[in-house]
Amino acid sequence: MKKRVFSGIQPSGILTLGNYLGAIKRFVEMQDEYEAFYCVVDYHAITVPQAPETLRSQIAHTAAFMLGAGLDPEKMTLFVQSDVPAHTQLGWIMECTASFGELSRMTQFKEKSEGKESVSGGLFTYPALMAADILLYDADGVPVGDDQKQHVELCRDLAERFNSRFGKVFKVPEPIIGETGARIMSLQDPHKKMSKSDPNPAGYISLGDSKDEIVKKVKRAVTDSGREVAYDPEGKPALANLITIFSHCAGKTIDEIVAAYDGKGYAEFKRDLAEAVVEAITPVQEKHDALIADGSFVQILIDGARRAHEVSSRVLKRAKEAMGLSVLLDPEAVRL
Ligand code: ATP
Ligand code: LTN
Repeated sequence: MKKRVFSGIQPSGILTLGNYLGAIKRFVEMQDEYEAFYCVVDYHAITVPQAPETLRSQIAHTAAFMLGAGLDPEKMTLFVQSDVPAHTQLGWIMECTASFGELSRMTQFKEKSEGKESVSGGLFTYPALMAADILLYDADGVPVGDDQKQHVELCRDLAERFNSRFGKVFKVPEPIIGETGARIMSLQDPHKKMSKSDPNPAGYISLGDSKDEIVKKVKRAVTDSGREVAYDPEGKPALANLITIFSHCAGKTIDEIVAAYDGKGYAEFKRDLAEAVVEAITPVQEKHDALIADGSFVQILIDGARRAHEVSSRVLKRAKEAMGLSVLLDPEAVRL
């Protein structure tokens, strides 16, 4: 039997090159070897305020970009989190399994709440819902970028705690983190990850950006002092980030890129980098546009939600029964 993987992407903006290189490209590679479940986690996106029209459109674009990148409905299951009721149901159980102390230690919460006058309770309990997402599919592995490692570790702790109290209900998953590309940094600040919720769009390349926008953003990307194209993540983090992006988009090694620009300046490097980015994402954009135009992504998401419900309702029932919660109306019997 194939091993299972589960991963989620928030529809909190239009996907960035960081999401693509750090997550989605790998999702596509994994769909052959694993039984894969991929989820547009819209409940996670509402941990910060979202305008209804924007959220609706971002859910559609996120799904269409994922399919555009090569996820194949014949091979994997793609669905939207809020279409499948078991997520919030097990989410609550996980909130009650997690302690206040461990949720307080999550660095993503600290970063996202810093300096804010008011944050939602959901932003704090977010990792408990994420743990539920994963555990509902008996996932063996969770492909994520580096920033999500702590959340997957928490998920493991919660699964183990639950299992030791109530018997072996959950499979304990492993994080699967790529070696490079796991952390693409902002084009404006190499110490911050490239993020679709960055208020400054110059920091990220969005999969929705036009060729001209990409060229402009790459031109404006910060570089380190000096003139030579050298890979030095400690001393020249901004340049190292650009070289990493180049390497992923062009399918070349870091050494090949550095060698190719020996004796050449930043301007030439940036011109070719922009071209490599455009070439890498144009086919994804074209497939995305076709899926949005003909609306065919909708049926894919409906089929995906049915399949996800089938699997997750069984696991939810197992968890509820083990804890002594009522299962008079069997979650499995709920038809979607
Ligand atoms: P936001 O920036 O809105 O907080 P995000 O893009 O970090 O969101 P998700 O959309 O949920 O969050 O991320 C989806 C996946 O993309 C995750 O596996 C995450 O680790 C990965 N990812 C996000 N940003 C990057 C990045 N800059 N480099 C590599 N991987 C990334
Ligand atoms: N927290 C993740 C998104 C996410 C996820 C998941 C990732 C929600 N549920 C389950 C992997 C598995 C993020 O912010 N990138």
